[in-house]
Amino acid sequence: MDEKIAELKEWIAGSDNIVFFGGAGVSTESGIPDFRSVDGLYHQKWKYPPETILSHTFFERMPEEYYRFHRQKLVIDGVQPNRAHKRLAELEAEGKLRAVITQNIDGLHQAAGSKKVLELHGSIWRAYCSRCRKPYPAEQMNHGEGVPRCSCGGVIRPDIVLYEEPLDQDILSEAVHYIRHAEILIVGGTSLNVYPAAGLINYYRGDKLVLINRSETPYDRYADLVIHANIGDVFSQI
Ligand code: CNA
Repeated sequence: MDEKIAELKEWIAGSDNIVFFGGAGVSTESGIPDFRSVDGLYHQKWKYPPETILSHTFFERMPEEYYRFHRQKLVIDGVQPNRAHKRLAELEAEGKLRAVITQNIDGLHQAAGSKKVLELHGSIWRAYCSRCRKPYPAEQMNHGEGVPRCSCGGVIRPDIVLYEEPLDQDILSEAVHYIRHAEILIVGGTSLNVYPAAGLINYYRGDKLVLINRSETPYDRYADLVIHANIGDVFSQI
């Protein structure tokens, strides 16, 4: 393990074109559960499975139940960026990291100081009316009660990509651009099970694909360096 981290450190020292692509595992150390770990949301009891609640159809049909889940499970008060978020922000400030591409919706990369953050699945810190698209502050949506409504009568929704909804094409294209031109692509804290996001790795053309994850992923065999460890532990050493 130490040798792998030493190798990664050496690669990072020699590059000014690193791109990071991450998922829910980046934020577990901050106290936000992921989906697929044993203590993740998929293993917690709820009336409906998370992928059902977090779908477009469910949001349209049962916004009350959606909002109960949203406020209890997606919005966690007092969370702070952890060692991985902070080191990524530092690497950007040092001119080494070009972009963070994230599947997360928690805003913790920006809270840590990262500037170029591509949020593939949106953010719970933005809201808009599902009917007239008027933007709203996220506060009432995240901390109020019942279903938040717009002055037009439409339901206010989070600016996140629900299951069954397409990803923002501009963000996706930009992510492809960064990955295609990256010298080092570090992928971390993602099970690489959610498409199309997971497929972005296929655009990488270089020979320094690094995977950092607690458990195995379907892409381990394509990586040039695989580190099965806590991402916070790894980033505090590089
Ligand atoms: P996932 O499928 O739950 O996978 C997370 C992966 O991270 C698993 O393979 C874990 O083994 C691994 N992992 C967990 N903690 C750590 C750690 N400390 N160090 C290293 N590895 C760790 O989540 P993905 O991101 O792959 O799936 C994509 C979904 C999850 C996206 O749509 C997200 O919006 C959604 N999600 C986001 C958040 C968030 O914003 N923080 C939380 C929960 C789910």
